Amino acid sequence: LKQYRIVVLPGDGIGPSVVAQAIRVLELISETSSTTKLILEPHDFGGCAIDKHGDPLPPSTLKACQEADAILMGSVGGPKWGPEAKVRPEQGLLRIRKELAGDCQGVDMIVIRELIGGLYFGPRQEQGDGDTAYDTMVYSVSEVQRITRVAAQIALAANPPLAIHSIDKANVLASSRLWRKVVTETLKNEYPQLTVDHYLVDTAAMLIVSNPKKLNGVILTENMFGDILSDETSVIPGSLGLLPSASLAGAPASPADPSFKPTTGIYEPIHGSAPDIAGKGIANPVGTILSAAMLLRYSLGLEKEAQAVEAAVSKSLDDESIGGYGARTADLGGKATTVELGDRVIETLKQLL
Ligand code: NAD
Ligand code: IPM
Ligand code: K
Repeated sequence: LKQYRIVVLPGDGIGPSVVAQAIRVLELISETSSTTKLILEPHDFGGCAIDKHGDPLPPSTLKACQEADAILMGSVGGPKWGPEAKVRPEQGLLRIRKELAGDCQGVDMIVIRELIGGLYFGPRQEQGDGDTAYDTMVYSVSEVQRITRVAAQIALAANPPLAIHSIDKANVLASSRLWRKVVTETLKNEYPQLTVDHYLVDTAAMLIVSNPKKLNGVILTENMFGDILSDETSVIPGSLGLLPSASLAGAPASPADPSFKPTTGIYEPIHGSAPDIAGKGIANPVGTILSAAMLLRYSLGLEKEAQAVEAAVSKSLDDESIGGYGARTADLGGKATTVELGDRVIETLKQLL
């Protein structure tokens, strides 16, 4: 018999009444299953916890949540506790999300994607009357060396240097076997201080969603794998709208190697034109703002300013003065518009510069 502990946080307003119905469902499943037993444990959370304990997320509730297999939550908040009050239920909500972010906490990765080779640029053709078509994945030694050096410079710019994880499909593809050999040799000969390991792309795709910390550092990969994996990484912070990118013309400047000059580059968010939300004023501008921070860092060498922009973004996203949820756009469950989030970042940045 497998037992699961489920912490139940009914909360305020309609919370307890809707949660009660979900509890009935879980109890029925527990009673009917011959293999699974669910132990439901109610705890105080939100406005009712402020009334009883003076804290929307009392330590006992947090501890129970951390030890639970899952948490079922109703809703928190209400006119009795805000919006002017100093202690508000919504603060508990932000805190519990942060505390339980689990594997997302401490994930820190940068994807180095080869951008002008591989399947995107190899010979391709539609043949005959359209019953076959092919694309070709071609890589040369010099192309792999070039992108490996970019990854190495970025890894070296951090203190301590970042680990490099090279991603390929060397168990099947000839171009991947060349990739693996050249990455290994280039790093060994030119950057012996860096560590590298190799993952097959299917394994890497699985790790990004199951244990992303394992790939902390620099992910180095070819064009198409990089296209897919970089979008996949956006599920970790929660939205495609959050992530920045840089298409660099060369290896960026590194404090560890002053002989490298800043490189030119194209800076853009990783997302596309989002036709489904275009014109509504609700697109998340963070990916683009953070791209501007990368521009300051990699092309202009303005590291301090880049860090200030990044800090302003992260402070703005957590700023509770906007409805208790931070200045977040709809993709992150917030109510802020594109411009409101931009305004908040500017205000915060002014104080940091
Ligand atoms: P997309 O990235 O445009 O959108 C995917 C999903 O993410 C949509 O639901 C969208 O609403 C959401 N989303 C994207 N950016 C967001 C933001 N800033 N804030 C909130 N939500 C956001 O991908 P798609 O729909 O597959 O492609 C649409 C078009 O964009 C296609 O023509 C594609 O070729 C193009 N595209 C361009 C680039 C680029 O310019 N580099 C990159 C990817 C896609
Ligand atoms: C990206 C996009 C592009 C790519 C498309 C729009 C050609 O997905 O910027 O990552 O695949 O490179
Ligand atoms: K883009």
